[in-house]
Amino acid sequence: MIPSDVLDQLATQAIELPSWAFGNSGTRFKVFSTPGTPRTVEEKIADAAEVHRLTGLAPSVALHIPWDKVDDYAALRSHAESLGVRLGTINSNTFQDDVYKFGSLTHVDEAVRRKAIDHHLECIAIMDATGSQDLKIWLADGTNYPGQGDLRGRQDRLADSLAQIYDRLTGDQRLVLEYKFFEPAFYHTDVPDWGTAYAQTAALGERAVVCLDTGHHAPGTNIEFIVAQLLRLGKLGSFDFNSRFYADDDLIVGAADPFQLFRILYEVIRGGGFGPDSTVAFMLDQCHNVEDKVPGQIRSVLNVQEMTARALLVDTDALAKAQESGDVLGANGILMDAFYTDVRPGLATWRESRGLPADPMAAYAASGYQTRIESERVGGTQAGWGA
Ligand code: LRH
Ligand code: MN
Ligand code: MN
Repeated sequence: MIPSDVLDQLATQAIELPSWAFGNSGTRFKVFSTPGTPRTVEEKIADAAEVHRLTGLAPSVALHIPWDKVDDYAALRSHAESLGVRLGTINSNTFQDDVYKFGSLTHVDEAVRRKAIDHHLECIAIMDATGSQDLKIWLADGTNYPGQGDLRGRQDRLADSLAQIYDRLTGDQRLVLEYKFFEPAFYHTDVPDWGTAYAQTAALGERAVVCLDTGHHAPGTNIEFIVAQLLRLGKLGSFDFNSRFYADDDLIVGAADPFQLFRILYEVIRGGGFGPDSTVAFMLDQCHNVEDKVPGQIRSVLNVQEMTARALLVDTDALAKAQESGDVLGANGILMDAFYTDVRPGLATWRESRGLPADPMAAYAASGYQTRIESERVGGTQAGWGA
């Protein structure tokens, strides 16, 4: 039995889906094409809406520009709304043009830096049309060899570029800066860690915050500590959830290390990052290289929901008492009791009581959606990385 106050809190959960999770993706060795893959952004949104219809968990879709570029964003917004979802975060992309080989917002050539800044201003114009709140910036900027670039100068130019972008935000729009410790650059990355993202966003102002992508840290990093620290500082803006065994694997969230997901979500809740008053946006950032994409996303949002439920089950009063009295094993036991609780039967019953399928994975398999998209979506170019 899951207590009703936990279920009430779970009812407020919303997890944004990335449009690119529905497109083909792969590794540098091979991109496998999957039957039924969307050919257009409209079809990606339809797939995201299917995930929401079956789970009630995913009311918005993030776009990546220019992958999801269209002529009429107001029409795209209406298309999404007619399917029961919203357009969410706009992700910029300065990592696929030849001109950005040596950097974008950090580039030493003023013409290239201008082009990169202008791309972000175009993204803000798109946000105005889509009603999106967040501009998410992840940069591939960095160098491969010591001496290749001036680390300090690049940091200064980054600060100036971000300030020009930040100045164009209006209303409650936010600039969300995502860090990543390596790749595609292998010697240094210009926004490698939460400290750099914090320093750059703190210099901009209140509406600049940090995105924590769970796959963007060195192995062994204590990610929940970073969560606690960014929440303390009021700078945790959003999550890109995924899981990894080695590097930025972008696998299904909770697949590689469910316990880490639990620990992260426990700190999110502890720090006020969950619930209707929180400004922390939950998003997935995943690629389904070998599995079907719609059920891959269904599994992902369910994993986040299940682990949130377990984190909400922690007996926080008992935990505080155990911590204060120096009861090491007692405190650890209280946390582990919540982690080991199987919430799946309770969530299935609760879903049914809300008019949702008890088992969204089974409901998808029985729905005929996969067969339909596989037969309908033939011809054309399948959307995906670089498309
Ligand atoms: C970079 C990243 C970033 C991009 C996405 C496609 O590794 O996590 O969020 O926008 O992948
Ligand atoms: Mn990401
Ligand atoms: Mn990534």
